[in-house]
Amino acid sequence: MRINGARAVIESLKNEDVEIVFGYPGGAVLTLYDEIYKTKFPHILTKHEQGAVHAADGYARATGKIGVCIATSGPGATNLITGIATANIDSIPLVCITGQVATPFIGRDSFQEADVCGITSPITKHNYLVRDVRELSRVLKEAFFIAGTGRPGPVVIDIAKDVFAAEVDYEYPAEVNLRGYSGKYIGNEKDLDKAVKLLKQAEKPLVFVGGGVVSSGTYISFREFINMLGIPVTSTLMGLGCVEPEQKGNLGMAGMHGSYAANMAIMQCDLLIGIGVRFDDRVTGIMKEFAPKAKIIQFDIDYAEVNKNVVSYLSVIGDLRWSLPLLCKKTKIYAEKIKKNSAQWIDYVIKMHKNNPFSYKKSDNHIMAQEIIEKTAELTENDTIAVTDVGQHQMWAAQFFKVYGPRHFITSGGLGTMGYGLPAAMGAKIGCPDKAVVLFTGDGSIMMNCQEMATLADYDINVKIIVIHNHVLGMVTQWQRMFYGKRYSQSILNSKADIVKIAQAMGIKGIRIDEKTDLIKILKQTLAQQGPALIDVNVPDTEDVLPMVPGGKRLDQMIMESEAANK
Ligand SMILES: Cc1ncc(C[n+]2csc(CCOP(=O)(O)OP(=O)(O)O)c2C)c(N)n1
Repeated sequence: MRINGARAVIESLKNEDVEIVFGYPGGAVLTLYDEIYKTKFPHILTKHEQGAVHAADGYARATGKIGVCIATSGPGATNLITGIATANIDSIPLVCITGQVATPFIGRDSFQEADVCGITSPITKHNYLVRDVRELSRVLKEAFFIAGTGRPGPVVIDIAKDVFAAEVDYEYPAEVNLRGYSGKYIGNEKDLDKAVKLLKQAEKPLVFVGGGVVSSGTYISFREFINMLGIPVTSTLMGLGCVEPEQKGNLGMAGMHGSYAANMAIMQCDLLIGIGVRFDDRVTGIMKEFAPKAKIIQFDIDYAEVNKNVVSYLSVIGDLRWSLPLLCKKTKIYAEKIKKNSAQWIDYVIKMHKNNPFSYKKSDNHIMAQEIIEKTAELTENDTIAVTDVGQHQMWAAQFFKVYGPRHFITSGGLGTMGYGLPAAMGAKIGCPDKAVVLFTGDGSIMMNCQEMATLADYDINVKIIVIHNHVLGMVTQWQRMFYGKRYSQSILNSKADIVKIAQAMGIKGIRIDEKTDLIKILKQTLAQQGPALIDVNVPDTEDVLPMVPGGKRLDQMIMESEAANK
């Protein structure tokens, strides 16, 4: 088939079963957009390229498929950077197609030229600059393969403008042939046997689950393992949903704003089994004192994770799709013994968690942020996807929203990107039209990509936005209150911007809640309505997210009582 490069891109997307792309046109990608027009390829026009990449990311996290976005050269491509970095640090599979200036103009500071490969190389799994149309189909095939296999991640394909226009005999490769990358990681069974042996000996075992279990789709094996042994389990922010909320021994999230029992259990356990976790600084507290009594076993697909942050006693490197079922099989015969050895410990941590749940001080007059999240969880089905922005509301959502399954809690974990939530929620809803999608955001975060409310309206994308409006950059004020002598430098918003009116002006329903008595009624009504809507809820400005492990402290040095209460 003799076609131009732009059409070759579209045909390749079809070959990869891509259902939809998110993007924004411009000079370097005009030929591609012409083919999108001619082929009627499903496309969502966001209001900003950052919206497009976060939407592709939200789509990928919610569906498990590869998210695709398109941007033009120069400023279009650089507007993707925050989203690419967000996806990269959380191992989210994306293919980002950017236009580049025409090959004769590359390297000449041409109009709208930016060195996209140079800029994105530290924040992608791989990237390509395509200067020859004959490479296009191979590159696309490889890009999808690399993004979606092994440890997933974003891949950038930067395509010169003349490549889109050049003609080629198109054929899509049936296979990829990459030296040094097979995408398959079957590990060493002997390591697994050693892990089983350690488990058999342990008296205080603890499982620590992360986003790797979500992205590998192994939560069923994971749950089987937990159920079989009754081992207590704690999760990272990215691992929420891998364990059912009601699971006995589920201690919830660990780390800086993790539960008391999760953090204490990490400090006291004698065996810590990390599965698909990076042990980043938000979960470890001071690293050298993380799990000081434990032998750490690390299950991960990526060898680069071993001993990166904490030193592990044993690592089981390989795809969790290989290791977790095998772990279940091999531990089954010892299940009773393992349970018996750790019976006292299990009772102890369960009691500890029961006595120290996530909690907050209720108020007769004020609506509390945590209460909004709790009530929303009660009023929504278990299948609802919760998306968050970044800040206090994000941590409260992690603590108080009951997440019943993987891919049901979508948040920027590693990069902590404010402005992520709204476009990601949009992508999640497009990927999962049958599921309800609720966004929890702050009055700071929502303004960072608020333009995407207009996209929700234009395409009638049914996302419910709940703005937890505390009139401050809450997480910043919390740090300033605790560690900077209450000097609230540049963190008091009290903005004159009317978020409800912004929503209405952009074409979606908006309503404000000031009175406590209105909360349930309006939440219920809004959640039941069809179409996108925003609720702006007024909450106090001095609430702290607790517990909190201050930077440089051990996990058992959590602050439990509100500093604000002492003011
Ligand atoms: C793009 C970006 N800029 C700055 C920050 C630093 N930061 C983290 S939380 C936060 C405050 C968030 O405020 P808001 O969205 O109102 O949420 P709240 O903490 O009040 O719930 C800031 C500024 C960030 N995470 N991302």
